[in-house]
Amino acid sequence: MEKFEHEYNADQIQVLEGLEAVRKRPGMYIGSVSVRGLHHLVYEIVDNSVDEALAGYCKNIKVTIEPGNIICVEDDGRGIPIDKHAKTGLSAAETVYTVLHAGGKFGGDSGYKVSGGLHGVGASVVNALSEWTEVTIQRDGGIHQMSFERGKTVKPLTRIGDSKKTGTKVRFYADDTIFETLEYEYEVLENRFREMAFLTKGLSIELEDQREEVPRTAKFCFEGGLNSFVEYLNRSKEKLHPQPIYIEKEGDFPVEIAIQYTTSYSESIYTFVNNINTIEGGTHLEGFKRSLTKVFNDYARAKNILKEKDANLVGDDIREGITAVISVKVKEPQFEGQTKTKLGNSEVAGIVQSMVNEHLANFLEENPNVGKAILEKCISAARAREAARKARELVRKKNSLETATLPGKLADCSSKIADECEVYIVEGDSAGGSAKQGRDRRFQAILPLWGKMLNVEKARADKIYGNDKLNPVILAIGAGIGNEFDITKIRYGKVIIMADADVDGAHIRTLLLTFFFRYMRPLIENGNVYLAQPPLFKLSKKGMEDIYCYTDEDLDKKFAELAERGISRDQVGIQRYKGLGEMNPDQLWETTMNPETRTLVKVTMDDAISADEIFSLLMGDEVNPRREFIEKNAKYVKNLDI
Ligand code: 28F
Repeated sequence: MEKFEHEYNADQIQVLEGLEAVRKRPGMYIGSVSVRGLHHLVYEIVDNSVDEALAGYCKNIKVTIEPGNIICVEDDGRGIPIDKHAKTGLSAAETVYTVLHAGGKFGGDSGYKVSGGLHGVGASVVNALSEWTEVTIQRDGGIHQMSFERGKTVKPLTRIGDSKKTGTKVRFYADDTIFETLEYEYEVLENRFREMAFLTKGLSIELEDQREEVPRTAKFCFEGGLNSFVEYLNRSKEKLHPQPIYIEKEGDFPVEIAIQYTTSYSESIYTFVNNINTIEGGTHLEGFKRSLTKVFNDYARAKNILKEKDANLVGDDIREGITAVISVKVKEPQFEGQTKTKLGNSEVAGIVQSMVNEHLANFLEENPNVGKAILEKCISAARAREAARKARELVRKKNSLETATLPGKLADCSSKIADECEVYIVEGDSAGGSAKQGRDRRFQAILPLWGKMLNVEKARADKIYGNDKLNPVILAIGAGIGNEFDITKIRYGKVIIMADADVDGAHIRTLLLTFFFRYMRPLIENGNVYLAQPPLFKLSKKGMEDIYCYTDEDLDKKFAELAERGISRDQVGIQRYKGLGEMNPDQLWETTMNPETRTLVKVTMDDAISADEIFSLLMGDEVNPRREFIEKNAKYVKNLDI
């Protein structure tokens, strides 16, 4: 391809060096070069369209995954300005695409651009990390186009036609020498765009995946904003009141909040700052919680639901069953925390608090029935909390009478260094026996599970302490549950669920994962939870070492490899394992437990919102969503060879 010959001046050389820095250390700009970083490219471009929407000029965004993993993002905003930039001598549009951070703070007063975290690094980073980028702008009566290769301009902005419309279209093909994969995941993008549409009332975001013969499409546009978001999150839950409580304030410091209580026992509060999910919370969340506690206590006292002698309700009681989304816009956000997703601006707490104080108190005055329903729930949560405390004490007493607070069924390992220790949680008698015999007792502990299954979505903490199936798990891990869970106390670095690859196995896996998600979430966040992968088949032949296959595809692969060696299918014996119990201790060690040869799957919390949704779906009495979840396990479980 013929390229424009550039004569570079000092400014432009700096520009090239800037983008070269991005290519050298992509992780610094987009987090990682995994599929996650790849999706980040799309978000960066779409964020620019969303900013144009927030400025009030763009109503529609369309994202297309073209065949061959080319991304096209199109909006109907004003179009990126095309006039010459005084300093660089380039068009404004080219500057945005080639100068590092030009996009990050453009205009200065252009609204709520993000200055922290990974977001908002801008179009130039996408450009630097793409094999090619093509930008088409409709503006000032014309169609203007420019293109780049790996961040370098190959065609400066050129007028290629006339148009009365306005808008910006960006197509790019990510650089496969930088990214581990170029395969975009439709569901991941779909979830993100749904979320973005909820967060920007009235904005329409369309997604089309043209990689399949029949394109997949989705279109999101919510006039209800966060109200729609909360209704969506609660779609499979029983509500305490029909409409979410809605709080909105525009102006210098925009705040939008929607709240709806359900009969569930868990708390789902999601918070956003400048459309970024603040997973670690921060001052906005603190202000919200403080206000909620105060307003409900004041209301309960005023209505004599709490008597003078009664103690105040605590925050946990008041948040049981709550679903809420909080979205604030902050001019200069400070992001803190491990993943830079915790809002640090101290002034925000007070602003959110006083706003919620005022709105919520008014709402309760005007809707006494809703107030009553919520308070009844809070009071029953308080009673359950008291019952849980007693149950916990009972368990503690009972256990201290028995052997050193460890469950009787636990075959512990000899090492006491948590980092090197693993506990296998195993369902059933024979599998537990094989695991005990097959393990390396220096660092591997076995906990066989017994007793009645409990759906933790439908039980409060008091029931969990008393449950003969889950209590041993709590004791073995040794770090408590709920608010009291203390990750520094865990007794094993790896908590490994080992269950059969059948319906019963799926059941126990689901139960334990739900339990960990609701009551020991840091254990998942910290990457301590794993799924063991027992083989499905064994291939054997006289004079040949046994071959184990872990999936149906694996079986086909192994047969193909054997064929290359001149061994046909009918020459080998094939055993299908129906359960772990069919394996003898040596086989179990070799295939599933030996760190040298096993495969473990690490459970991740990539997307807390979809995890929460999945677990809520599972709560239902229906079997089908449960089964679907198991089949879709891959959604939040990442493959990891260890
Ligand atoms: C598919 C991706 O990037 N859309 C965008 C605009 C609109 C303006 C703008 C963008 C101004 C000075 C940089 C137009 N008119 N979609 C997009 N739409 N950027 S990005 O301004 C950028 C800055 O230098 C815009 C008036 N003001 C702003």
